[in-house]
Amino acid sequence: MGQEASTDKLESNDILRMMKKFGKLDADKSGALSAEEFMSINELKSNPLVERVIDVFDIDGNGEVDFNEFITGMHSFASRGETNQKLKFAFNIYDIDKDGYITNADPAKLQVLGKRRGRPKKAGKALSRS
Ligand SMILES: [Ca+2]
Ligand SMILES: [Ca+2]
Repeated sequence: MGQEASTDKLESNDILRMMKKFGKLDADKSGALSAEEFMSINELKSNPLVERVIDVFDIDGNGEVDFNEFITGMHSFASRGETNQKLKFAFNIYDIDKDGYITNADPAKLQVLGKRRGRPKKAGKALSRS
């Protein structure tokens, strides 16, 4: 009986499920999800913070979410039991300027983001090293 102890790593059928989901979302089969494709996720459709979610998923900041980023993001989004990770994810959503703090300015920016659909194209994220 080789039942593997569940770790916090993704299991292969999780990955398979994600691949299916990713394939469905990637309407133009480009191998990455554009903001538009990303917004077709049911759970996110009605979420005013969807653009922030994309931002957090989009680790390399190229404006699209590739499969690796998708897996990583979904994992923290849906991770079971890992409250810390969930909190961190939620925190990242609100920490718009990524300084590690949720400042007074951030909620104001959020409102602007919420109202505006389709943000202007990012001209390459500023490289901030910490
Ligand atoms: Ca695509
Ligand atoms: Ca990306």
